Amino acid sequence: MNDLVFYHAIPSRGGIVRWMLEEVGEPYETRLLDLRGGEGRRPDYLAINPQGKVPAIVHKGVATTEVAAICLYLADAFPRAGLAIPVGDPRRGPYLRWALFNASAIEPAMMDAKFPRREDPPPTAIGYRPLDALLDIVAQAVTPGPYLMGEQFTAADVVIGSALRFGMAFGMMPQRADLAGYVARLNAREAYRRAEEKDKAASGT
Ligand SMILES: N[C@@H](CCC(=O)N[C@@H](CS)C(=O)NCC(=O)O)C(=O)O
Repeated sequence: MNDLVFYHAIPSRGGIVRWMLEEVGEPYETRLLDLRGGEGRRPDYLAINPQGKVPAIVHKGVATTEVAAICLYLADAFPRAGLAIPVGDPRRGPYLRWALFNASAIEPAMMDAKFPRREDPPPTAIGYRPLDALLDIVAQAVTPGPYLMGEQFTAADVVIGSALRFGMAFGMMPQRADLAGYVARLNAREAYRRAEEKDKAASGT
């Protein structure tokens, strides 16, 4: 058994971790779950992720869940890939900010826009701005780019790029000219293409 195991379902947020693993370039074993068939609820999987959701990884026997945590962990665990800003570098602060910005702001704002609440919460009570304001912030950060952290491509680009790609593909975000170049750059990465090919092959599509 490989000491790095990836629990995945196609299609799912697991695709983000697949891309990250391909950027890392270390061997890993993929275990596909049939979520519709209830495999996420099996006791052996609930022991890995008590939410019964994918993705998850198990590295050297220790489980990690949540896309942002997994991507940050992999970037630190395999520094040779150059996908992290290391501890001790002050740029690690903005790097962590971007790696967490989807889970803490973009995704909740996108879901609010897609599934509006019956009553608007007071804007200062929730920890993020509306989607358009967040996308303005991202667009500014990737201009001139080419990446969120400037010249260095990092795990934060895997997380934010995946959110933008998903949001735009499924009509949950506006198609913005000021983000199109950034998304196109990420889509052209070899590791991303490899991840797509592996998912296609694994799902038979
Ligand atoms: N916050 C989680 C979200 C994970 C998630 O919602 N995964 C979906 C697939 S995209 C899932 O497993 N859904 C099955 C279910 O809810 O039973 C993360 O960042 O990993």
